[in-house]
Amino acid sequence: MSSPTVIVVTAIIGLLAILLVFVGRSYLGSSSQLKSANPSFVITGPANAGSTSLFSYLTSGRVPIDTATSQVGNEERDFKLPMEVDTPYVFDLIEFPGQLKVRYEAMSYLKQHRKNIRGLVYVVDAASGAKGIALAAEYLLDILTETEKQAGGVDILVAANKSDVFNAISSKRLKEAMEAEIDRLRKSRSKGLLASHHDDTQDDEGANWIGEDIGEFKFDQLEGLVVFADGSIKSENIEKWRIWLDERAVNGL
Ligand SMILES: Nc1nc2c(ncn2[C@@H]2O[C@H](COP(=O)(O)OP(=O)(O)O)[C@@H](O)[C@H]2O)c(=O)[nH]1
Ligand SMILES: [Mg+2]
Repeated sequence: MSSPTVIVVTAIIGLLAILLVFVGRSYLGSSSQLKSANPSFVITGPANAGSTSLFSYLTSGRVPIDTATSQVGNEERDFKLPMEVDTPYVFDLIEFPGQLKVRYEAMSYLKQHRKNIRGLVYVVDAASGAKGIALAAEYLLDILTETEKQAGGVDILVAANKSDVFNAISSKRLKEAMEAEIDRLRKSRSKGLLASHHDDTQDDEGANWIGEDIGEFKFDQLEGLVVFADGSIKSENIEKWRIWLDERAVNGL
């Protein structure tokens, strides 16, 4: 081979090698980025039910002393489950405040990441009376319209909190009350949809499972598994919730 040919061939080989390194790097880069999105657990619920208290207790092991009502969420990207295991898995634990003003943050997370959610803890104040339970049902219905769009839904623990308070109702009664309220809401919303049926600008997305022909609403009809369990963060009695979290962490793997 003449020396100019050798130079050209060497140059081509050199360029190819550089190209390979770059392609390889960007490929590895994107795949490691995908891996860094941990599966997540979400905590939310109507305002004042105890979402922030539960987040603090799960991440620091302490019951927070009365926190000022906050509209800012919390996030822990190194949340390890099962608890008390030597080689746990790592999850994102994300708390969304339930105040009306900031609810869109929870809803947009559910829209974008529902595939990644291993479980959602919905904290309810079991001592908040009929009015409180009605508000809790309403927000949960909004959540379900997002989570149920996904095959299999999202598994939900309804944490009936504040069992230490004298007028707290049992998780069984809470479930019945919320089913009745969601049934009522769903019927009145589907009536509203029918009334505005001729309106082409109506955004029907998400309303599909609130169909009028399902009959009486029961949580059992959903694709996601919805479990009710009582407890109290104040009394550090959250054993049933811990078991649910541990099981959800290990299942789905
Ligand atoms: N009695 C009682 N109060 C609680 C319990 N958990 C939380 N709280 C109180 O309920 C209020 C609201 O709690 P917080 O965690 O801020 O609720 P969030 O608005 O859902 O984040 C605070 O005053 C807490 O101390 C509980 O298990 N029992
Ligand atoms: Mg809060």
